[in-house]
Amino acid sequence: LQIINALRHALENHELSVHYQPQFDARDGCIVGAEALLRWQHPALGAVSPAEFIPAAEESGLMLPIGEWVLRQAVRQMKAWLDQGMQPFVMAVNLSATQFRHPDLPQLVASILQQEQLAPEYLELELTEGAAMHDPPAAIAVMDRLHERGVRMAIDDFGIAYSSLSYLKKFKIYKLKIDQSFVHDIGSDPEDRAIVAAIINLARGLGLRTIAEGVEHPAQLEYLRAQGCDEIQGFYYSRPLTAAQFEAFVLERE
Ligand code: G
Ligand code: G
Ligand code: MN
Ligand code: NA
Repeated sequence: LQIINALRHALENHELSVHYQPQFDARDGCIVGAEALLRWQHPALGAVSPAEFIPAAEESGLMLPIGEWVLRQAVRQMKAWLDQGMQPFVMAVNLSATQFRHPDLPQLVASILQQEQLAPEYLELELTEGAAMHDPPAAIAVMDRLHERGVRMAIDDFGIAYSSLSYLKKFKIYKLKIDQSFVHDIGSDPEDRAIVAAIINLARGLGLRTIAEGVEHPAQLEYLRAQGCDEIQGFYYSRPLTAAQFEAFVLERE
């Protein structure tokens, strides 16, 4: 309850910010995306992880305004970067289960893109497997509406929920994000290696792209590359960065 009361004031008190973690082409190391990650710095509680406060936000009804704020912030940042002449890439934004379930979501996404003047191909929405599988027929309908508007969808944390594989071909998705838990021990655990290889092959067969998250070590990167994983995200390349740090990071690599 304390956290909900504090969260209620977080937006108006400017305690929330968005960090950006770059995503890389597995083959040439070019930046192909950025994931927007919400950060909350409370004056007394300090930094509170979204893993902690998002469940509270969902229960209290605060997730919709906060989620809308993140989406607008990320879209506005992407537009500013393109206007500055930064190399084009895709901005990935996490959607919570309540945001995804809200009937106005496709219209909200479309109006934010229009107001901020960002073309839809620069936006990707990440939805966890669990949220997508909660009500698959409803998920299919929402994905269809987002797809019609030219927005891409990725399934986040893929492999840890009840992945009913038959739905993968009905979902209008573009990418699977291989959950970090499989990537972590990829260098040593033969079962994790097998799972990761199977996900990459499954995605290839379905015409979907793959991104591995939580990549920290060269051995993980090598295995993912050898298996044909398309994209890499993780501390090996970069932690989540403030917008200013992200700009410096891009300049340094050019
Ligand atoms: O960035 P970090 O590792 O602290 O994120 C922890 C969790 O919070 C991750 O599961 C991440 O997907 C989630 N998360 C971060 N930012 C957002 C956001 O803007 N919206 C939603 N729904 N989840 C987010
Ligand atoms: O669930 P989701 O993919 O949205 O979560 C992304 C979270 O994973 C971010 O909060 C980010 O801080 C974290 N993350 C990103 N790269 C790494 C990594 O290489 N190692 C670890 N342990 N966490 C990471
Ligand atoms: Mn994510
Ligand atoms: Na994830």
